[in-house]
Amino acid sequence: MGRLTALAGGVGAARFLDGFIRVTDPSSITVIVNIGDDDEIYGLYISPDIDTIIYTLAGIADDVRGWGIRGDTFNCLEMLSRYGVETWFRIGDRDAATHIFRTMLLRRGLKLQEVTDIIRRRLNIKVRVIPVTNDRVETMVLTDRGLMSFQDYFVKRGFQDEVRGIIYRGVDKAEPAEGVIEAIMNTDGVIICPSNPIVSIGTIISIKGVREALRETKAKIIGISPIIGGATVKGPADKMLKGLGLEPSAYSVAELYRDFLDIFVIDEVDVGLKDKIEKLGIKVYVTNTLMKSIEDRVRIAREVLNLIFNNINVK
Ligand code: FO1
Repeated sequence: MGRLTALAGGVGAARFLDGFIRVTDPSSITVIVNIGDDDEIYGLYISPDIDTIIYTLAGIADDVRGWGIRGDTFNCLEMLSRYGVETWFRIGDRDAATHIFRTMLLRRGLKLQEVTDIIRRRLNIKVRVIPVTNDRVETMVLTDRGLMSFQDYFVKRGFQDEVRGIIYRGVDKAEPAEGVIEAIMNTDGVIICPSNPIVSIGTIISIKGVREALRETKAKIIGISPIIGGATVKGPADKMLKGLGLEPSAYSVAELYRDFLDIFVIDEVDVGLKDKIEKLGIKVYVTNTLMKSIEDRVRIAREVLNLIFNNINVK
C-alpha cells in the first residue's frame, strides 16, 4: 500500500483516521495537525487537536465527548476550584499528565514536533503525527463581543457568539514544521479530513508554503466534507461559515479548497450539490459520510483508499 498524508483538526478528523488505521499500514500515514486551538490553561500548554488525534489513534479517547481520555477522573480540577480557579476547561487527571509532560519538555527547549513524536511513540502509535508548525499561531475569533481566543469562544462561551472574522495570530512569522512540506509533496494521496474548514484546515493551509505544496504535489488530493445537509455533525463550522457570509454547505467548503482539491467526498443528502461542485473543476464522490460506528469509519476509509489507489471511476 502506498503512503498517505492527512491534514487534520480535532474530533471529526480523529474519528475518520480511526477507520484508516484499521484498513492500511499505520506506519505509511503521516498526519499534519492543526495547532491554532492550542492554549495555555492552568499554567499548562494544551494542544487539543494533537491530543484528540493521539488519544483516538492510541484507542484511549473518550469517544462520546471526542476529547480527553475515556473514564478519566477530575479530582485535580475539583481541588483547583476549591482554590477559586475557574475550571470551565475540563481537564481530566490522566489527561493532565499529557499537558504536564508536554509543558515540561517544551520548557526544556524541545520543539512541539519533537514533544509530539515522543508522546505518540510512548503511546505505541505507528502513525507519524506532526504539528503543522512549531511556532505559536493562535486562532482568534472576532465576534460581536470582540476578539477572543478559540477556547474562550468555543468552550467558555459555547460558540454562542456571532462570528465576524478569524485571525491566525502569528501566522506570518510561522514556519512549517520539519517534514510537513515533504509529507505533502512526496506521497501518493493527501486527505483533507472532515474538520472545520476555517479554524482547523484553514489554519493548517495558512502556514507558509502549505497551500503552494498542495497545489504543486503530484499526489491525489481528496477532501471529505465536514458539512452534511447544511450543518456540521459537531462543532461551529456551519455557524462560522454563516458568520463569514458563506452559505453553510458542502459547496462552500469545496470553494474554499478549489485551488488544490481533486476529489470531494460529500454525503448522499447533498447529492444535489454534485453538479455545482463539479463546475469548480472538482470531481465529486457521493456516499454515506456519517460516521456513527467503527464499521462506518472503516467503510469510508476503504472508499477513500479506492479513490486514491484504484482510481475507481468517480460516480
Ligand atoms: N471541549 C469542550 O467543549 N469542553 C471542555 O471542557 C473541553 C476540555 C478539553 C480538554 C482537553 C482537550 O484536549 C480538549 C478539550 N475540549 C473541550 C475540546 C477542545 O476545546 C476542542 O476539541 C478543540 O479545541 C477544537 O477542535
